[in-house]
Amino acid sequence: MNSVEATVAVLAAAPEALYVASLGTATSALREASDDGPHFYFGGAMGCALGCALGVAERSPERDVICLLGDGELLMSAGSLWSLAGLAPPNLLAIVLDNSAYAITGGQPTVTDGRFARAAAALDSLASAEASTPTDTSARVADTPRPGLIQANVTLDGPLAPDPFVNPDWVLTRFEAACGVPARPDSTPRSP
Ligand SMILES: Cc1ncc(C[n+]2csc(CCOP(=O)(O)OP(=O)(O)O)c2C)c(N)n1
Repeated sequence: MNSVEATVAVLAAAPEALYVASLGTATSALREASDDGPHFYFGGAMGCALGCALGVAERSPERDVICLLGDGELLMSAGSLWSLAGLAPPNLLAIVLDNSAYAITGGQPTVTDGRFARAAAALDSLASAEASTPTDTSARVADTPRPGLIQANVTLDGPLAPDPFVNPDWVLTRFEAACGVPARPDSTPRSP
């Protein structure tokens, strides 16, 4: 399963969720799979995506929130898994697109050896699952309790067509609207 196929499967199982995607493959795959839906794409700020998703989940308790993470991203911010378990938002699911590499900086191995699901399982109050096919990925998104983490094992592919470096104004304006935040007078959607 490649990262776009995994993300298509996630979207099929949770089409109404609010999505936050970390920099790199997670952002490109979500842009590709959702035809540039109004999601929170990180163009930079490595290590901040799960923390951001915790805030989104707190402010939108009635919405399902899904955070798509690279394995390098989650490795950099592994402490945020403890925050996810400790704060235990009942509406937040983290999904690691685990390609075992820092893909966009040249494919250096993260040497995490697929241990994210086991690390999550060791934390009380955090559900944990693993998926390696699109069918399994959709099923796990549907049946994994929140808060939880799914390790989606994906292939290491070449660069995806959608640029991972997005315009923050474009991201924020559309995501605030998706969250139901009233538009600010100065907010003008720009190009990605
Ligand atoms: C604090 C910080 N350190 C390093 C980088 C450089 N950097 C950008 S993307 C990336 C790799 C991200 O790895 P992963 O989350 O696994 O995503 P993938 O590259 O596989 O898409 C790195 C190291 C950065 N943007 N910020």
